[in-house]
Order: sequence, then structure tokens, then C-alpha cells
Amino acid sequence: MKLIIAIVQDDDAPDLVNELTDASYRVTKLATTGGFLKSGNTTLMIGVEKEKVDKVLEIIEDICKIRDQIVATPLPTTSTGVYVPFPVEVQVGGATIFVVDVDQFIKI
Ligand code: 2BA
Repeated sequence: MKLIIAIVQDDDAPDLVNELTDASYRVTKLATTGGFLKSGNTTLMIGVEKEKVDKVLEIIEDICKIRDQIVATPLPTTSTGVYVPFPVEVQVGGATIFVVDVDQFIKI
């Protein structure tokens, strides 16, 4: 058994959850916050047999898109030390995925 932990963008999450559940995978959706952008993202936990991991990764790859985001990051100015908003462009994945071995899967 494997646990796939997939951090995806909020915009992609509804389609991804629908696609996974339509394909009979079980999914838990968590509302999460990225540490860098400090904005919302979605983390999905998907428990699957190890033979099914590749199929789930394919579905995630099909649906989740890379997007560029401009964010105002507060950075100190060099000489005055005054904090000013500084626009930064970052490319947000796709999906950030951890595939974790599960020792025990218990339903009580
Ligand atoms: P955030 O931490 O909000 O990061 C959003 C995007 O900002 C990242 O996209 C990356 O392009 C950029 N970024 C993050 N940290 C940076 C830094 N120190 N300097 C410059 N740019 C930086 P992704 O890499 O696609 O990550 C999307 C979200 O996935 C992250 O949101 C975070 O919630 C999660 N994530 C990514 N890598 C992770 C990891 N190793 N462990 C835990 N969560 C992770």
C-alpha cells in the first residue's frame, strides 16, 4: 500500500478529485497553505495499492497545470531597512507529490 500526498493548486483540485473518484480511487482533500506564497493550495491524500500508483500519477499529470504567479513579497530595502512589497514571479507546479510507503492500513 502507498500513500500519495499531492499538493496541487486550488483551481485544479475539483477536476482532479472528480476524475480520481470517477476512477474509483479514494481521496481525502485538505485545505492547505503554501509556506512561500502563503496562499491556499490543496493537498490530496490518496491511498492505493502500489501497482496503481503510476495510474494515479498519470491522472494528476493530465489535470494539474503549471502556472506563473506574481506575488508581492515583502523584502527589506538595502540601505534603509524599510520593508517594501517586491513583485516576484514564481512558477507554481503542476503538482508536488510524495509517494510514501504505508506499513499498515487499518479501518476500524
Ligand atoms: P509555496 O510554498 O507557496 O510555493 C509556491 C511556489 O513558490 C513554488 O511552487 C515555487 O515555485 C516557489 N517557491 C517556493 N519556495 C521558494 C523559495 N524559497 N524561493 C523561491 N521560490 C520559491 P512549487 O514548487 O510548485 O510548490 C507548490 C506548493 O507545494 C508550495 O507552495 C508548497 O505548499 C508545496 N511544496 C513544494 N515543495 C514542497 C516540499 N519539499 N515540502 C512540502 N511542501 C512542498
